[in-house]
Amino acid sequence: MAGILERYRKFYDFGDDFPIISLEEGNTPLIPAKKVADAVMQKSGKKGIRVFLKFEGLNPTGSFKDRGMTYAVSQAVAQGHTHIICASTGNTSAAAAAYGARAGLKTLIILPGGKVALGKLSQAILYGASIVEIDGNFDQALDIVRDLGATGKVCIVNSINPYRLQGQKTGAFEVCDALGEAPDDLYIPVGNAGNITAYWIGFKEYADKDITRKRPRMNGYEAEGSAAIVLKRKIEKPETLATAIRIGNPASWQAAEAARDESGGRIDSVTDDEIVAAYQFLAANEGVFCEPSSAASVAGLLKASELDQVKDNATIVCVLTGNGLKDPDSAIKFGNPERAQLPADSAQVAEFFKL
Ligand code: AN7
Repeated sequence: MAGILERYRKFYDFGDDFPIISLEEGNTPLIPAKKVADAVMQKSGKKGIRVFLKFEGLNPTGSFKDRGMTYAVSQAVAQGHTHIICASTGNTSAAAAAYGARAGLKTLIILPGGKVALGKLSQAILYGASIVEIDGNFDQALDIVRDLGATGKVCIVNSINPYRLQGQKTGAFEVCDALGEAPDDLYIPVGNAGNITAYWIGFKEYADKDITRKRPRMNGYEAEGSAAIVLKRKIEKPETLATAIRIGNPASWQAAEAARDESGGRIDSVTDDEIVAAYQFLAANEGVFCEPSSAASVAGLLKASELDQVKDNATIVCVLTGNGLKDPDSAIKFGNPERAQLPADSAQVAEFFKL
């Protein structure tokens, strides 16, 4: 299966000589989630709810960022850049480093020190990026990237690069292609607010071209400790265990508000406890291992169910933005503690398993 730029080529205006750098990203599954749907119906008292998980953790570097990075890095090559740069809470840097390596570019990465999940950091290291961890948060790292980008020596591949969102809009295309129509509601985590903006671009484009008849309500969820859009102010010291969305000054803030308002959706926040509960629920009941930040979408849906914000017979899609393997520390911390180290002895093992 070709990558997103080839599969959706007619939605782009690049020519035949455009140097596509691809890892065959996209084409991720839309997994029915009956247990989540049951929980929604039980909490809300509504009927006929269908829930699907758009599992973006199955992209080549394990997150949705690959959809945007294939386009941003291809453009960097087309424009003759030798260096790409990004700030990242982890996933953007893993994707940039992978596509940068494939393109033969030098990838420069600025990270919030000590706040990037182990899997993401290990990816960037093995892909061969040059990495600086700052004594500061993502927002400060992005400020530095903007400064260095202004020198003209490097191409910024954060989502302030418009090609990123133009690539990520294909997530919405795939959801509509799989369902045969747009869903009624999309639930999505919000960090820098690029992805909610990109999905809205995609849903609008499909409706404008009459491929779909309706547009979904866009429901974005920030982590409570970094909920700038909800609180209508920058958060100087964002805090959440969902480190991917630990962002206090979202770059696509206004575009995300526009997506919310034009679609009749909402942007709300979920607590770390709600995020962890959804993270555990997805793994233990649906067999789907996403990273904690990704579970913010399902945590949001469960919160909305309690607040009577879901409708009868709704088709709901929750975007699971990243793979659980990105963050093994969280899995071990919040997983089932029923484990033992025992001698190689059948009787003792049977006793532990209560067989
Ligand atoms: C798993 O990697 O910002 O609202 O630097 O990794 O588009 O920012 C990651 C964000 C959700 C939020 N889920 O998306 C980065 C970075 C996961 C993420 C988001 C991120 P945006």
